[in-house]
Amino acid sequence: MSSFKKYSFKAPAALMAMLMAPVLMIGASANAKEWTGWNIHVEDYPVSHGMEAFAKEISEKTDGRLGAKVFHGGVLGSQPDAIEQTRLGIINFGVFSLGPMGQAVPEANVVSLPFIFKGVDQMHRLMDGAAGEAIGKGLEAKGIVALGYYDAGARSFYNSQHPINTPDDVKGLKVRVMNNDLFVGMVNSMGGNATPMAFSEVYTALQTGIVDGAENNPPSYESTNHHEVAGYFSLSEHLIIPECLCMSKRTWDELSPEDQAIVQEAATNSVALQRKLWAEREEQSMKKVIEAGVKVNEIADKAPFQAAMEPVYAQFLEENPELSDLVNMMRNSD
Ligand code: BDP
Repeated sequence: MSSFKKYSFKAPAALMAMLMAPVLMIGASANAKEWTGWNIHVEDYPVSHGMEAFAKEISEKTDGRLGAKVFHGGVLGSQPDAIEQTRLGIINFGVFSLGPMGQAVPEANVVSLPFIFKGVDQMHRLMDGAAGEAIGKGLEAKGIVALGYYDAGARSFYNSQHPINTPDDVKGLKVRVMNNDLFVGMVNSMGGNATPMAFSEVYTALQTGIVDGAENNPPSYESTNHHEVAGYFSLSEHLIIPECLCMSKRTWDELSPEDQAIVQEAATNSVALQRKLWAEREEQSMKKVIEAGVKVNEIADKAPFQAAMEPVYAQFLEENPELSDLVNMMRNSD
C-alpha cells in the first residue's frame, strides 16, 4: 500500500471553494477546460513564472480549448496532500520537490541522498539520463507523469544560533526538514534533532524557537523571510534536489496524442525558462540576505559531512537493494 495514505486529507478553504464552484470557475475563465495547478511558492518566484508560462502556452496553442489556473502560495494545501490529490486527478498538475515525493516513490529518493550529486551540471546530465528515466517510471506507477525537471539549486543549513562548519556544530540543534525519513536520518546522524514540518509553518517555528534552524536553497530562504529569524547561513550544499513539473496521469490519459504533444512542448519550454530564472534568482537572493545582515559562511571541508552520511546510505540501500546499481552509478559518475 502506498505511503501517501499516511497523510490525512484536510481540504483547505480555498480548495473547498474551488471544488464547490466548478461552474463559476469555468464561467469566469477564458479557457473551455481549465486545469488546477498547485504551487507552494509566492507569485514572484522562478517556479511560479515557469508554471504561468506553461499554462499560457497551452491556452494559446489550443486556442483556449485547454488552459490552467495556477494557485500560488500553497493555498491548495501542503505538499504531501497536493501530491496525493494530483495522483487522484483532483489537482491536475503541480511543481513538486522530489524530496517529499520520495516518501512514496523510492526511485525519486535517490536524489534525496545527501551529496549524491557533485554539482548542478552533473545533476542535469543524470536527470536527463538514467536517473531521470528511473524516477519517471517510478512516478508513473504512482499515477503521476513527469513532464520535466525544474532547478532548485543546492540546499544549505541555516539557523539562529551559530555558523555551522563541522557536523559537530549541528549537534543539539533542532532542525526542520521536509517530510521524508531520509532527511530525518541526515540531521540525526550528525547529532541534531530533526523535525519534519510543512513549509508554511517554518517561519513561526523559527521565530518562536520551536526549531533552531532549517535547510533550503537561497531563493526559498529569502522568499519566505526565514533570514529574518535565522541569520546564520552555512554553505553545506548537502542536497541538490530537482523539482518535477508533474501532471496527474488521469488528466494526461484523457488527452489526445496531439494535445499531449502540445502539453509536453509547453513543459519543455517552461523548464528552459525556469532554469534561466533560477540562476538569476539565486544570485539576487544571496545578495539580498547578505544586505539584510545574514552571516554567510563557506565550509572549508565538506568531507566530514559526507562521511557522516554513510549510515543514511547504508539504511537506504538495505531498504531498497534494487536501487543500489543506480545509486552506485550516480555516486561514481563525473
Ligand atoms: C523549497 C521547494 C519546495 C519545498 C520547500 C520546503 O521548492 O517545494 O516545499 O523547499 O523546504 O526549496 O518545504
